[in-house]
Amino acid sequence: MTEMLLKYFREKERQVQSEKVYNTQCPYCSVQCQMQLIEQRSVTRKTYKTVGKDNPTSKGRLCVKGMNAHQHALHKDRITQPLVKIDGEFIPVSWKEALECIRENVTNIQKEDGYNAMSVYGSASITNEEAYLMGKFARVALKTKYIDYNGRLCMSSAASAASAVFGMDRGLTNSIEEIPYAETIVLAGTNIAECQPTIMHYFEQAKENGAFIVAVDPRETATTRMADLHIKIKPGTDAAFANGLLKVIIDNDWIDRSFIEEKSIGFEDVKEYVASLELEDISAQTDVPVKEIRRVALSLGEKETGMIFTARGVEQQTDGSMAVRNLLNILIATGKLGKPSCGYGAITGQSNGQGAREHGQKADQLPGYRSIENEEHRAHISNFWGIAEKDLPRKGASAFEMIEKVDQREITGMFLLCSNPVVSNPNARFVKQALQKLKFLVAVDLFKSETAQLADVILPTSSYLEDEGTMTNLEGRVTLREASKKVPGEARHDWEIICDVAKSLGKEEYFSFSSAEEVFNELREASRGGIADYYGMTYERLRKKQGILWPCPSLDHGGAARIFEDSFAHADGRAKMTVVPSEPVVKKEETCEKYPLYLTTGRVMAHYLTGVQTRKSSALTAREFESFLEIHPQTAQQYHIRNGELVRIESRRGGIVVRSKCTETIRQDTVFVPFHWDEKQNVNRLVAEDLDPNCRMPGFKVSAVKVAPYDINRQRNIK
Ligand SMILES: Nc1nc2c(c(=O)[nH]1)N[C@H]1C(S)=C(S)[C@@H](COP(=O)(O)OP(=O)(O)OC[C@H]3O[C@@H](n4cnc5c(=O)[nH]c(N)nc54)[C@H](O)[C@@H]3O)O[C@H]1N2
Ligand SMILES: Nc1nc2c(c(=O)[nH]1)N[C@H]1C(S)=C(S)[C@@H](COP(=O)(O)OP(=O)(O)OC[C@H]3O[C@@H](n4cnc5c(=O)[nH]c(N)nc54)[C@H](O)[C@@H]3O)O[C@H]1N2
Ligand code: SF4
Ligand SMILES: [Mo]
Repeated sequence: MTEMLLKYFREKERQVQSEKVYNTQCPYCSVQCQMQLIEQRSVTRKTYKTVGKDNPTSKGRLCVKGMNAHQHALHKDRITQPLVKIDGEFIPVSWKEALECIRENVTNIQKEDGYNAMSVYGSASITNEEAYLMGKFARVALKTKYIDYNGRLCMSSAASAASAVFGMDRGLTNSIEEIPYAETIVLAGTNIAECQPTIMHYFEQAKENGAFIVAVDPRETATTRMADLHIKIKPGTDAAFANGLLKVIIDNDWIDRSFIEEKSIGFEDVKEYVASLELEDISAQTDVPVKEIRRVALSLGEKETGMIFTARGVEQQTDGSMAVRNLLNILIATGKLGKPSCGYGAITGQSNGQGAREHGQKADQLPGYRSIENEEHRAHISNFWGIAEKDLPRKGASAFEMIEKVDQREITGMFLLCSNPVVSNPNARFVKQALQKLKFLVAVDLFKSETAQLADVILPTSSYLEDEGTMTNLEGRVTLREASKKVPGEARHDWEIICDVAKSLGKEEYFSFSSAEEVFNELREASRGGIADYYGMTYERLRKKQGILWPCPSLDHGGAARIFEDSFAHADGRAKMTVVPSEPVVKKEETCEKYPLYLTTGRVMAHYLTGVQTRKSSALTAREFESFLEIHPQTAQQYHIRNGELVRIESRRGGIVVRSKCTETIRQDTVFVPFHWDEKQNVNRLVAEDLDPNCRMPGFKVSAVKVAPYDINRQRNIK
C-alpha cells in the first residue's frame, strides 16, 4: 500500500470509530467480577477490551481470565445452529427439526425403558433461573428421578458438611469485609491466588493488619507463598491434621466453654476421641511436624478472632465431607462462629457454584434448598407446581453414579447442559465408553466439547455476554448479570432451550416463560420459606443494591451479611460436632511398589475447568498451552525424568502423556497435573472412581501413579 493510502485508512479509522459497551459478569469463577466489554468499530476492524466495574465483592478488579473471556465468546467455533448427528456427522438443522428429533427419541425411550431411563445432567455455570428450570424440567416434563449436576464434583463435600453441622449451607458465613480483621486465617486446600484472584486483596489486608495466615497444601502455590506458615501436608490427611489441632486446643483448654454448652452438641465425644490419639502418630500420618501442629492450634486457640476456609484440596477426597466437618469442629470448640471475623468459608468454584446447588438441580433436592424426601417439602413444591405429589419423583443418583447407571443401561437417554463429563469425571475412559452406550444424548453447549461430540443432538446456547439472569457468588450474594449482546446465529438462551424442549414434550402449561425475570419471579415464590429464601429479591432490588445476600425472606429485608449470630439453622438451634476418624472409611488409593507416587490434580491461573472455553482464548493459551506434570527434581531423577520432557503417567485405570515441570515446590512423594486438557492429556483417565459415602464426591485429589519418560519416536515407555 502506498503511504498515501495508509494515511487515508488511518484517518478514516479515526473518523468513524464508534463504541459499544456490553455490561456483564465474568463467566468463570465464583467471585463474579462485574465488567464491561467495550467494542470499538472502525471501517477496517473491530477491537475489544474488557474493563472491571465497581461492585461490592471484587471492587472493580479483574484477573487475566476475566479480561480475556470475550475471546471464547466471540470465537469462530461457537455453535450457532442446532446440529443433528446423521451417519456419524453433525448436520445443521432448524430448531423445529431438532426439537422434533428430541421429542421423538425421548418419547420412544420413555415408552420402551420407562420414565427414569431419561436423565438430566446440569451445571453450576448456569443462572439460578436455569438451575431452577432444570430441576422442574426433570421432575415435571420428563418425570424422571435422575437429575444431578457438575456441582456434585465440586461443592458436595462442603455443602453436606455445612448442612450437617449448621443446618444451612452458604459459602461464607460472614461478610467478606470481615476477612481483613481476622487474627488467624487457615486456608485449607484452597488456592485463592490462582482460582479467585480478585479476592486475594482481603487476605493481603488481613496480613497487613497482622493476621497469622496458614496455608495447608501439598504444593507451594501463589497462595501458600502469601501465608506465614505453609503446612506441606501429605495428600488426603486433612481430617487427621484437624484432629491434631483439636487435640492441642482441648488439651490446653483453649476452648470456649459457654459457646460449646449453649450452642452445640457432641463436644464430649470429640474430646474423648482426640484424647485417645497421639500427636506423634498424627504427625507421622500427615507428615506435619508436631511443632507446626502446635503453632497453628495456638493461634486458633488463643486469638479472639479467626476464620477457616476450605476448597477442593480438602473436599475432593473420599472423606472430604468429614474432613470439612473436623475443621468446623475446631471453630465450634473455640467459639469462632456468628461473631465478627469469626467464621467459615467454603470457597465456591463455578460462577454459580452457590445458587445452582440451592434450587433443585441436585438428585435429592427441591427449590429453596428443600429436600425431595421430606413429605412436607414434597407437598409444598408439588402443590406450587400444580402436579400431584405422587407424580413428583423421589431422589435419584449422583453425577458419577448416573454414569454408572448409563453403563448398566438403566439410563438410556441424557439431556446434558453446560458440562463436559468425559473430561471432568473420574475414570474418564470408562465415562466415555458408558456415554457411548446411550440411545440418545442431547448436549447444550457453546462448543463441540469432547462430550458434545458423542451427542446425537447439539443445541447452540448463548454465552455470558448474551444471557441475562441471576448468579449467587461465593459470599452467597445474589447478583443480577445484565446481558445486552445479541445472540450469534440461531443460538438460544439455556432457559429458553429448556422451555422449548419441555413444550415439545407437551408441557407448555408449566414452562411458558417469556423472560429470565419471569422465571426468577417463579423461583422467588418457590424458594419462599425454604432455607435459601430468595423471596424478597426482585430484579429491580438486585440492580439497586448491587446484589443481596440470602436469606432474604421479604421485600423490605436487606439480606443477611453474617449468619448464625443468634443460633444455628437446625431445629434446636445448635451446631453439631461429631467424631471424625483420622482414617477415612473409604480409604484413599494407597501408593505401592507398582504405583509409588501420589497424584493430585487441580488448576492453573490461566485456564478454567475442562478448558473448552479458555483453550479457545489465544491470550490464555499463550500463557499455558499444554498440560504438565509438576514433579520434585529428586523424584524426577529417581525415575530418569528430565525437565521439560514428555512423561507417561499411569494409574490402575490408564495412562496420559504430558511434559514434566521439575520444581522443588512440590512434595517428593506427590506429583500434580492440572485437569484443563482433554483426550491424551486428560488427567481424569488416571483418577479413581471411589466416592465419599456421605456426598458422593470423587477423590480427585489422591490417586496412586507411576511415571516414566516417554519416547515420542518409539511411542512407548523407555527405561
Ligand atoms: N484459574 C482457575 N480458577 C478457577 C477454576 C479453574 O479451573 N481455573 N475453577 C473454579 C472452580 S469450579 C473451583 S471448584 C475452584 C477450585 O479452587 P481450589 O480448590 O482452590 O483449586 P484446586 O487447584 O482444585 O485445589 C486447591 C489446592 O488443593 C491442593 N491439594 C491437593 N491435595 C490436597 C490435600 O490432600 N490437602 C490439601 N489441604 N490440599 C490439597 C492443591 O495442590 C491445590 O493447590 O476454582 C474456581 N476458580
Ligand atoms: N481431576 C479433576 N477433575 C475435576 C476437578 C479437579 O479438581 N480435578 N474439579 C471438578 C470441579 S470442581 C468441577 S466444577 C468440574 C467441572 O466440570 P465440567 O462441568 O465438565 O467443566 P466445564 O469445562 O465448565 O464444562 C462446561 C461446558 O459447558 C459449556 N458452556 C459454557 N458456558 C455455557 C452456558 O452458559 N450454557 C451451556 N449450555 N453450556 C456452556 C462449555 O463450553 C463446556 O463444554 O470438574 C471436576 N473435575
Ligand atoms: S475468573 Fe473469577 S476472579 Fe477472574 S475475573 Fe473472572 S470472576 Fe473475577
Ligand atoms: Mo468446581
